[in-house]
Amino acid sequence: MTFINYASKEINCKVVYYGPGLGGKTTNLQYIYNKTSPEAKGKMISLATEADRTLFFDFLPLDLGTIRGFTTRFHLYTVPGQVFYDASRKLILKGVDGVVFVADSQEERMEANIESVRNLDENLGEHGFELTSIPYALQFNKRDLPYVAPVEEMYRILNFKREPTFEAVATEGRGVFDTLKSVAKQILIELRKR
Ligand SMILES: Nc1nc2c(ncn2[C@@H]2O[C@H](COP(=O)(O)OP(=O)(O)OP(=O)(O)O)[C@@H](O)[C@H]2O)c(=O)[nH]1
Ligand SMILES: [Mg+2]
Repeated sequence: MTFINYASKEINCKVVYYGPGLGGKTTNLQYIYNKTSPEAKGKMISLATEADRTLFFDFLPLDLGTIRGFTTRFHLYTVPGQVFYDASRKLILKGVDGVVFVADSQEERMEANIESVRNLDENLGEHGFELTSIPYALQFNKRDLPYVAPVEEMYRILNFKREPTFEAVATEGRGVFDTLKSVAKQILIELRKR
């Protein structure tokens, strides 16, 4: 849940990067971290296995400007994509304000993408959220690889509610900030309604 601190004039929002294993969630955060000025970011924390698979989560606090004198701070998290870490994924969704789904564009990963969207929908439900109403952006990552599914087909299969979608190559940063801005904007619009 968005946390507004009136004393320190801060708005804190939580964005979770979700998606199948090896889809590029951590790479999105790493790119954002590398391209953000030191004043605007906190320490990036990654709890990973030796093989660089996310074990619990990555965490990156980011200041994205001010609104009416309030600093808007976004806490970016990734979940571990590997199927058997479901308990961690559930836990990390606690208090979420917006979700970025990082889909792997490779044809062979389409089943894993579908399974992961379903899992997201289910796990959001357990926290009393709904994918239909939560700020949400869909990213088609790894567009640089051979054997990727056409974007139109991925949209048809994976879109949930005509959410904004972005083609990306997270390793090169393509689409990374557009995706983040989209979900951040949706969160701030929701905030304004309260
Ligand atoms: N070619 C290519 N490789 C990518 C891209 N994005 C990520 N990768 C690579 O894919 C691998 C997995 O990326 P991660 O960011 O660790 O994936 P993840 O979604 O965090 O995976 P889990 O933590 O296991 O859920 C790494 O070797 C990345 O360098 C991309 O757009 N193109
Ligand atoms: Mg990861």
